[in-house]
Amino acid sequence: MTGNRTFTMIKPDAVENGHIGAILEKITAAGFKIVAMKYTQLSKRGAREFYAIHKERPFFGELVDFMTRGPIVAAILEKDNAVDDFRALIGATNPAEAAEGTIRKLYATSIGENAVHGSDSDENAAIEGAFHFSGREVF
Ligand code: 3AN
Repeated sequence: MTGNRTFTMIKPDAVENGHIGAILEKITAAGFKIVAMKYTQLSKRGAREFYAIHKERPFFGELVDFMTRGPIVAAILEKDNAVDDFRALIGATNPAEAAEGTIRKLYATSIGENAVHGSDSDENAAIEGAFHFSGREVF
């Protein structure tokens, strides 16, 4: 059981492919309330900081290039058991392994360009939410 907030990004691939509306519909239909949301674009520096945990991974440069190549939608979502329930809604990191009906199964194209981000713990949800939002919206 996790807390009641998580953080998400609709990534550049899904924005480019026109899936913002469909993804937000899936999120709200699953019972998540949008607490804060913005349409924005990450700088290289911002993406390196956001994904610092992956900096030794072979795909880090590719990940930073991808996440900065176009606009994203960043949002804080609220629901009981938010982190775990949202991870279930988005599906596995690799869309080829994602369950039927999940957001990544429906809208992701590859393990690198996988349509959405979902925090993996309450602690990271708070850090990631604070990275994008300040003031009353934050955890
Ligand atoms: P998740 O987003 O499901 O938590 P992580 O934390 O393992 O997955 O990976 C973070 C992000 O890094 C993924 N959303 C994806 O964009 C990218 N990524 C992960 N694995 C790979 C890979 N093998 N090749 C390219 N990009 C990857």
